[in-house]
Amino acid sequence: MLRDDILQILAAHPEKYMSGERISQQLNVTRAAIWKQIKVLKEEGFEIEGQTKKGYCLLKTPFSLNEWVLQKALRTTSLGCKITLEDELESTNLRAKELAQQGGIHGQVVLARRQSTGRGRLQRQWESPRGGLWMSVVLRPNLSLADASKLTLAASVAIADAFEELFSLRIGIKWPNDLVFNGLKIAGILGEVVGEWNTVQTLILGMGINVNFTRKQLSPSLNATTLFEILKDDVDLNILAATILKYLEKQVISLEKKAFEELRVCWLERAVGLGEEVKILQGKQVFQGIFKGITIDGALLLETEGEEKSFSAGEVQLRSKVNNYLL
Ligand code: BT5
Repeated sequence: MLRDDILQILAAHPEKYMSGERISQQLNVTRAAIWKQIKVLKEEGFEIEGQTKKGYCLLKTPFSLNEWVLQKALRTTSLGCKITLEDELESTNLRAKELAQQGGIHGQVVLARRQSTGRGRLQRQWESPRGGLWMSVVLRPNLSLADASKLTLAASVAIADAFEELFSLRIGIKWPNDLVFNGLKIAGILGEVVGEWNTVQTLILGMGINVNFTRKQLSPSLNATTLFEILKDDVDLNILAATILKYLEKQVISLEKKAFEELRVCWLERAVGLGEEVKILQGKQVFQGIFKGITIDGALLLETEGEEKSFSAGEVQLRSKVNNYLL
C-alpha cells in the first residue's frame, strides 16, 4: 500500500525531512498523491510535519491501534504473523473463531478498536469502549486438550509481565484469570476451543484490557479500573499488544516443552488472596477456607475443615472473606 511505503521511507530517516519530490520519485507516483496520503496518515494520528522547502518528517506514530505501527513493534516469530484490525467488531473472539474455521493459522491476531457485543465467560457481557485493547489470538499449539487449557493461565501471566516491563506496574491475578489492581478488574481473558479436538487443536485466546479510557465509560456497578485511571496518561496500544504477544509466545513455547511447573510458579507469584481466608461460590453453595494455591492444571486449592478441596474454573467464583470481588 502506498501509505505504508511512505511511512517506510519516513521511518527510515528519523528526524530528517524527506522532500515530496524525492518520495514521489522513489515510489513512482505524483507529488499530489503523496500529499493526499500524508493527509490521511495525519487523520489516522501520525504526527507528520511538513515544511515547504524541506519536505516531510515523521515525528510520532499514533497510540491508537494501527497495523503498520503494530507490525513494526512486533518481536515475535509466530504470534502476529497475520493481523486483522477493524475499527469495530461484535467480538474479536467471534471473528477469530470464524477465521479459525476457515483455516486461520497459528498466531493470527484479531483486533478491534471497539467491540459492540464483547463477551466474557458463560456468555457474560464484556464492555469494550474505544481506547481498550480488545485482542484475540488463534493458537494451534502442540498441546493436548487438557494442557491447552493452561494457555489461559499463561495469558494472564503474559499480560502481567507486559505491564511490569512497560509501566513498572505490578498487577495481580485473581483466580482463574482476571487481572486486578487494588481489587479492581483491569483485564479479563476468554479462552475458547474450536473444532475437532482429535485433529488440530485450536484455541481462541481473547484478551480484554481497559487501557486508554476513564472508569466513567464503564457501568458504575463494575468492580473495574483502567490503565488511564492508574497512570493518568494514555499509552501506545500497539506497543502494549506487541509486548503481550512477545510474552505469550514465550509461554506457548515453554508449555509445548511441558514446563507446566514453571507456569504454576509464575502464576502463584502474581496471585491475589493467596494464604488468605476466601469464599468460593458454587451456585448457591458457599465454601469458606484458606486459599492454598493451584494445582498443575490450574484448579484452585482450598483448605477447609482440615481438608484440601480443589475447584476447577467454570461456575465457581472467588471472593474475599467479606464478600468483596477480591481485596
Ligand atoms: C472475562 O470474563 O473476564 C473475559 C473477558 C474477555 C474479553 C475479551 S475482549 C477480546 C475478546 N473478545 C471478546 O468478545 N471477549 C474477549 P468473565 O470472567 O466472565 O468476566 C465478565 C464480567 O466482568 C462481567 O460479567 C462484568 O461483571 C465484568 N466486566 C464487563 N466488562 C468489563 C470491563 N471492561 N472491565 C472490567 N470488568 C468488566
